[in-house]
Amino acid sequence: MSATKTRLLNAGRLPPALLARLAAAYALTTLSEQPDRAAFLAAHGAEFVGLATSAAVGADAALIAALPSLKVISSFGVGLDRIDIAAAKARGIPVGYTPDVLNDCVADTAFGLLIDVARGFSAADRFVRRGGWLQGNLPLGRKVSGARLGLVGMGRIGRAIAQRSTGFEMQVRYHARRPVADVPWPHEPQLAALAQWADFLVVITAGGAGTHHLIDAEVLDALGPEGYLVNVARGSVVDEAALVLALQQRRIAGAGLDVYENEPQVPAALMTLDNVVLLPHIASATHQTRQAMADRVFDNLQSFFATGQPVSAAPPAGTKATP
Ligand code: 8YV
Repeated sequence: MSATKTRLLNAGRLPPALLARLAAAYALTTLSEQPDRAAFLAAHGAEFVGLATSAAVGADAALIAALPSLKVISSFGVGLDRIDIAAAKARGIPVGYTPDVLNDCVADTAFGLLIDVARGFSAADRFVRRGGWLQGNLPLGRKVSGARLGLVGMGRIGRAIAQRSTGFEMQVRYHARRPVADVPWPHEPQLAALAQWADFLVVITAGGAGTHHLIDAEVLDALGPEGYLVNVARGSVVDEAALVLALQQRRIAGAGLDVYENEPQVPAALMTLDNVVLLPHIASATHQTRQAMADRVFDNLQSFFATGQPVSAAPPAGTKATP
């Protein structure tokens, strides 16, 4: 380890190529490789100037406090719900993250889930593989083109989803705390009213305390037995127990899920339901997008040490950061 290199702590789960790049540019230490995390931080926490992490791991107030010389955080992901932005801001520490570069892949995944659950493609694949076709046909699906798309959240990814829907000639409305100035789609101030109107309710709002269990039993009942839920945001936004019950009781028609409340745990009850499509949090997981995210993590650090500002800095605490 070179004494001249800036000390960087990695607390996240980062792609190997990014780790190699970081290790070449910085004196890199990975926290999970330390046998005793607390003892390591007590002994060496003051040595680190930079912190690399990932959206799923984040950086809580305790970790930030354990790094008294910390000047910058760079996170792999757009979600900030696991990073204590207020604690970082109180110390004047900018938080770099990876917005925009994953918009397309997350929007593509939202549409993939929407079409899959509506038309039953995953269920149909299972049907063919188990020889079901030899015995008969599947029940009919739900037409996607021309349907009503309700978006919960209208940030960068929400727009990308809405843009994709134009090719399917869908009607779009969205719910956000406030109307978004420069979008052509109507704002619906009441979430339950949006759910009632929508054939497909797609969740793409930020996670965290402000949106915890925003999609509850009441919203699911407003969506109703003909409506489908798609979640590519955070598991915490949906009351998962209420969702399981609504699916089991057919109070909604189906769900396409990329995220869960307690990842990688997926409720066992969902495994047995054919009207649910289950993905393992892969919305951004393509070679191209993960490369772009890795590049941004690296560039955020390089830019901070060169100019004092990451390329993409998280908005201050209290500001609504929609993904
Ligand atoms: C994850 C995501 O970051 O960007 C986000 O917030 O949820 C994903 O892209 C990815 O799993 C890497 O942690």
